[in-house]
Amino acid sequence: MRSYKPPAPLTAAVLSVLAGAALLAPVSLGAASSAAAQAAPPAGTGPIVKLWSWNWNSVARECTDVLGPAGYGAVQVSPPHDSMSKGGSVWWDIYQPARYTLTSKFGDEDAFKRMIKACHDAGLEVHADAVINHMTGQGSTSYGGYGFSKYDYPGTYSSWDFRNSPACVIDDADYRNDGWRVQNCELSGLADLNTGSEYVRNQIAGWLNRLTALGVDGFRVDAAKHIHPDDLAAIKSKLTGSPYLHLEVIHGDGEKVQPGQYTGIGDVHEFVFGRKLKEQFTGQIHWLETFGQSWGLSVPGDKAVTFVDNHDTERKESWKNDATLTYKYGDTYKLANVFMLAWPYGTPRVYSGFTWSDKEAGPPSSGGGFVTDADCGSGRWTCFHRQMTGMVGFHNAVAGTSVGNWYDNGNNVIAFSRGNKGWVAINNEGGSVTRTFTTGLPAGTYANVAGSGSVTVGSDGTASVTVPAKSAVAVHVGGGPTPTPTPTPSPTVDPGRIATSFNANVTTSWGQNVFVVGDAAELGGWNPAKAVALSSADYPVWKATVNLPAGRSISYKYIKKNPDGSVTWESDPDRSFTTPSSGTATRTDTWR
Ligand code: LM2
Ligand code: CA
Repeated sequence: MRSYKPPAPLTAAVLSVLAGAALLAPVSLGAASSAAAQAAPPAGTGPIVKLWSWNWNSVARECTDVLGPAGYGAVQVSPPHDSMSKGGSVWWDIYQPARYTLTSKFGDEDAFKRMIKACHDAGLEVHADAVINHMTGQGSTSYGGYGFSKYDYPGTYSSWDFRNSPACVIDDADYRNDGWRVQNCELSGLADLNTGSEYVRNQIAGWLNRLTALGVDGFRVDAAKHIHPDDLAAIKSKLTGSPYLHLEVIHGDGEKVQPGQYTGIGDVHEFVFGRKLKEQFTGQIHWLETFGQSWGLSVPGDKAVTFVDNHDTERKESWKNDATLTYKYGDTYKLANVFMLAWPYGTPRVYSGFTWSDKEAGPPSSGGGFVTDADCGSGRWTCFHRQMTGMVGFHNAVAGTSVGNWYDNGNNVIAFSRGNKGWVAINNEGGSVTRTFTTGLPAGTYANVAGSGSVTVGSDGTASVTVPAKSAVAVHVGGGPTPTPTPTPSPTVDPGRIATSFNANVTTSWGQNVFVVGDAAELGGWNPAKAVALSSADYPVWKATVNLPAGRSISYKYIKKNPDGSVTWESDPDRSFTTPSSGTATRTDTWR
């Protein structure tokens, strides 16, 4: 379990989140206060989101605009060290450290510091990927323009700091036969650090302590299984503060090195979790009623970081038992993530990377391979974490409760409640299902945070609910119907003015509202403070009608106002059209 850390200092931004959520919560619900309480959980309580291969600027923006308002507890970022450079052609060069400086393809030290500040201000911890088992296996220049060769990293390591006399390379049979080789030979030919040496331990701890000094709160330890637990414990003992550690120890049946050997050092990545969810969600999810450690999971829930997939498993579907669902599975993937965030086991980690067809391909980058800003409208990034914002709120709202009111149809529809705080139904079938469910919730109307629409629970705790094919319905106390801002009053007909209806299909998370802003004075003259509020009555289509001058060319964009008062703009270019000389106009748009 993630240890509780002192929450990020309660800044003005955090305070305004609380105030904003309280103002927006519908008065009819009676549960508004818990919505407010949940808007800014203390750092360390919410799920982890792994924004893999995102550059520092983009992570910073996402913390402010999306992750903080949603209630994510921590963001795991890519390795920040200076790595071997393949110039943007592949993603994996970042797992070959060249030296311990913040000159990576994701940005420089200043950008890294700005990211930490933005994420802390938004209430999140920052976890860095720590690649400490090895250095490079190939190459001679880094992203920071540093020259090196395998076993020789001037200023950091020399030949005698490696296990290379002679070097051996781990082969597949070693995992079951020879734990010594797993930890002392080279993983994929990567120069294996002699983590038994005091000098090497000090170098590694020095690097991690520099990151901690910059504000990093935790580390994902890459290839932890390839570092002897005694060596890892010795490195841990040299760390300043008490960073949260989660260790990549891939579980394989019958292997010499087992996850349980590491739970005394940190939490462990639960690789069996994602394999089992793939089996169930491509099979019969009713079996999940008993899902837990007895299913062969490798560590207990309070020691596990769980995930549907990660950057390795999404590329190795049929490789060494690591078959998992990936974003390419569409709704099935989404439902498995809904289950992960709803089911009480481990600390869930939502994975969000970039889209790919060549499994070697690197993320979108500029000339030298430096990663360009993540743009969720471009189709190049999955931005899957944005689809889970409502479920993050669910996860936080039901913390500490247990599963009850289990329902399944003997096939691929399940439902359960979490105490009297939340209830979820998952339909993994091709047709919709309508029935009366026992939710265990207090009477009221709740927004479906896993999709759209709402659920009305009667005084007996039951609700008649339709769960559409391949989708989920999740409701929780504190999650009211999507808040409706007071819409701008409908304009009356005005000669020379064109009543223009804006219809924007926009998915929002709890507390966000949508506005239209543009160059016309009636659209606020591009000033977000003067933008026109859209009504969510027909969510996900947000609507408003505005009187605009006739026969004029108009530029505009939609914006989201977040609970903390920040603004999220649509991506470029501006939208434009020309109003007719008479009659009315309609704009039908989808957020981009
Ligand atoms: C990890 N966890 O333990 C990372 O999650 C995983 O992504 C890393 O492998 C691995 N350990 C090492 O940190 C990736 C990638 C490999 C790639 C390595 C190093 O999956 O394919 O290996 O990063 O960049 C590449 C070549 C490989 C070559 C090696 C050394 O693909 O053919 O081996 O570099 O030159 C001769
Ligand atoms: Ca090793």
